[in-house]
Amino acid sequence: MPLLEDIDVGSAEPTSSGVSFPREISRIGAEDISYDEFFSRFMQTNTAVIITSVADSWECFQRWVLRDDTEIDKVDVSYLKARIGNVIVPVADCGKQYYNAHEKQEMKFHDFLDYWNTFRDSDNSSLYLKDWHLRSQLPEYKFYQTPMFFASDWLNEFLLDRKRDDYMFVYMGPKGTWTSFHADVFSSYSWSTNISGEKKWLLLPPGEEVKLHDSLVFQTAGEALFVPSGWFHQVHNVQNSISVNHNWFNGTNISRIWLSLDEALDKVVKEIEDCRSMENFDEHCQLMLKASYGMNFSEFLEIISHVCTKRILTYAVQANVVHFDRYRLGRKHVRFDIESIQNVLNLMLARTNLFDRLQLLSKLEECIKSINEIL
Ligand SMILES: O=C(O)CCC(=O)C(=O)O
Ligand SMILES: [Fe+2]
Repeated sequence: MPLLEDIDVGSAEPTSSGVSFPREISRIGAEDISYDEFFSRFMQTNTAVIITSVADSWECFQRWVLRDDTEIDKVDVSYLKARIGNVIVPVADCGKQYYNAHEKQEMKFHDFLDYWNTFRDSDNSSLYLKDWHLRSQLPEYKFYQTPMFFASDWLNEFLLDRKRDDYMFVYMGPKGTWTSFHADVFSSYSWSTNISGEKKWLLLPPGEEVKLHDSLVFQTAGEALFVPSGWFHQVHNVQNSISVNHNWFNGTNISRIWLSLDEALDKVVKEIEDCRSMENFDEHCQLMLKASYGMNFSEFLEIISHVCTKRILTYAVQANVVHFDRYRLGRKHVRFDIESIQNVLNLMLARTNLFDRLQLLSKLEECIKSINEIL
C-alpha cells in the first residue's frame, strides 16, 4: 500500500453556504489548492472548477499517449493493445439517437482501436467508447489515481465494499464524437480528467435553464473538471480525446441526492396515480423508481447506513477510514460526515409514514439513534 495521505476539513459544517454561478469557470493548479479549500469553495457551494496538472504521474497519461512537438497528441495504439486484452467494451454511436442518448453497442477493444486508427485524422467518426469500467475489469492495472480532491466518495465506497458495479469510467472519443445534454445520475457530482486531446463543455447550473446562463469551457490534457450536482452539460470531443471519469456523492451533496430521489418518486407516483388503490402501491412505486431512476429508498438508506456505521466506528475507536487505498480521513472530516448523515436523516423523516409502510423506518431510526449516542 502506498504512503497514506491525510485529508481533513477545517471549520466546514454541513450546511449549504449558497450557490454561485460565475460565467467564467476558474482554473486552479493542483499544487495551489488544498483539500480543505476545494471542499469549502467548490463542493459546498456546488460550483464548477477546473484543476490543472492532476494527471502528470498517471500511467495512462505517460504511456497511452505519444507526445511530441506537434500540437496534436497521438494515442499509442500498439501499447494499448499489448497492455489491455481484447476485452468487450461499450460503444455509443453518436450518429444514432436512442431516446435522449446515443444508441449503444458492444465491441472488442482491439476492433475499436482499429476503428480509432482508421478515423483518427478524419472528421467523420461517430463511434464513442464510453462508460467503460476498465478499472473494475482489470483491478490490478493501476492506470490512474483518484485525485485527493475527489477522495470523499460514498457512492463508490459503498459499491466497492459490496463488490457491486461502480461509477468509475474511461471515455475514448475520436474528434467529432459528443455526449448530449444531461445532468448526471442521481444528481451526483462528476469529475472528468482529460488524458489526451481536447473537450469542449457547455455547462448550465440547475434552475438556470430558462435564463441560459451557460458557461463554455475547453478542457485540455492533464486537467480535471469538477461538474457540480444537478448541472446540465453537453460535451464535444474537439480532438481525439481520452478521459477518466467518476460519478460520486458525499457529505457535501447528500441532501441534494436525497431531494432528487424524493422528487423522482413524486413523478412515479403521479404517473400511476390512478392505481393508488391497488394493493402494494408503495412497493410498486419503489420498483418503478429503481427501474427508471436507478435507485430507490431502500438502497439509498442502505448506502447512508453503511457509511454511518463505518464513520461511527472510526469516530468511536479512532480507527482509520482509507479511500482509494491512499487517503485517510481526518477526525474533523469523520465528524463532518456523521453530521451530514444526521442532517439528511432528518430530511428523510418528512417521509416517516412511507418509510413505515415500506418497513424501513426501524433502520432509519437505528441510524439516528446511533448518531445521537456518539455526537
Ligand atoms: O466526456 C463526455 O463525453 C461526457 C462526460 C460526462 O458527462 C461527465 O463526466 O459527467
Ligand atoms: Fe455527465
